[in-house]
Amino acid sequence: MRVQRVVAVLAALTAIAAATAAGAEGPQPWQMDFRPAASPVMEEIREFNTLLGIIIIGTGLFVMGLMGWVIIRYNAKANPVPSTTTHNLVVEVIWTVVPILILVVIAIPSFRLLYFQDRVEDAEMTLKATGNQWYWTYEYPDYSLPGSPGEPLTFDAFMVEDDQLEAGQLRLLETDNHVVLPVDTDIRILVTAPPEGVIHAWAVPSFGIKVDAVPGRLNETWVRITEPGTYYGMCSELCGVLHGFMPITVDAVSRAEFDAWMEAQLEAWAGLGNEETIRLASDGATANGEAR
Ligand SMILES: [Cu+2]
Repeated sequence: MRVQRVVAVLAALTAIAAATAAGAEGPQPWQMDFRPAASPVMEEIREFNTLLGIIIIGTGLFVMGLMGWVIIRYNAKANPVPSTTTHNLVVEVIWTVVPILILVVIAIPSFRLLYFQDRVEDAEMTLKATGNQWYWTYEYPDYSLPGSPGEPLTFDAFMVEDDQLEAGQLRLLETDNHVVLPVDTDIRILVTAPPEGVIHAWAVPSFGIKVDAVPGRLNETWVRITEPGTYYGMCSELCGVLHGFMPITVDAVSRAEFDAWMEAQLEAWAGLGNEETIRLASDGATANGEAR
């Protein structure tokens, strides 16, 4: 009986470890740390977080040690005749210069990281995410529908409701249509919201991305996904009643799988015909009270 339970626990742990190793991403029970990094930006964010942790813990220990020393060594009992010193040039220079140096040590990698995550020089492809109330619309501007140049592949991604979830799908994180992106590719990500909309934020923790979707403004960031797998994120700007129900699901696949997926998508869309496509798109928009 007990052996069985131990085996069951071990099997569960192995499954979790295997899922994590395979890049299958998502929150884990009792997770305390960031999710595993799946992009160079997130790796840098983790490193920066470690640096900050060392500085913060070091500063905290130093100040606590100093206070403990003062409390023990200079209390009224241990030190009945207090010193009347009021100024000490050396100490004052140290407590001014050392914090400045600490801030410089933080500022240099911080600014470097800000510019690193800002944009990529030569993006190989572009994904545009539009935050609607309350779902995401995705566009692949590099891939036009057959026969209608300038009409990019576009689809909406709504959250899968609790009663529609299939085995293995994560509650509040699964969308009906997944964003599919190739790994090892520099992808420019454009984020915006419709003019009559509100502010959302497109955030996928494993990519180190959290970009506001602002009405009338086109924000830019980028990702280079290092591991195939499914990655989850959610709107991270309080945007209204369904703010917690507009998740992001990204499938990262090999370049060949991506090309095959894209071909299948374009074929499916081409089969609908242009007028049909536009009608479907505008129907969807009306149903959700949104004009795009
Ligand atoms: Cu939102």
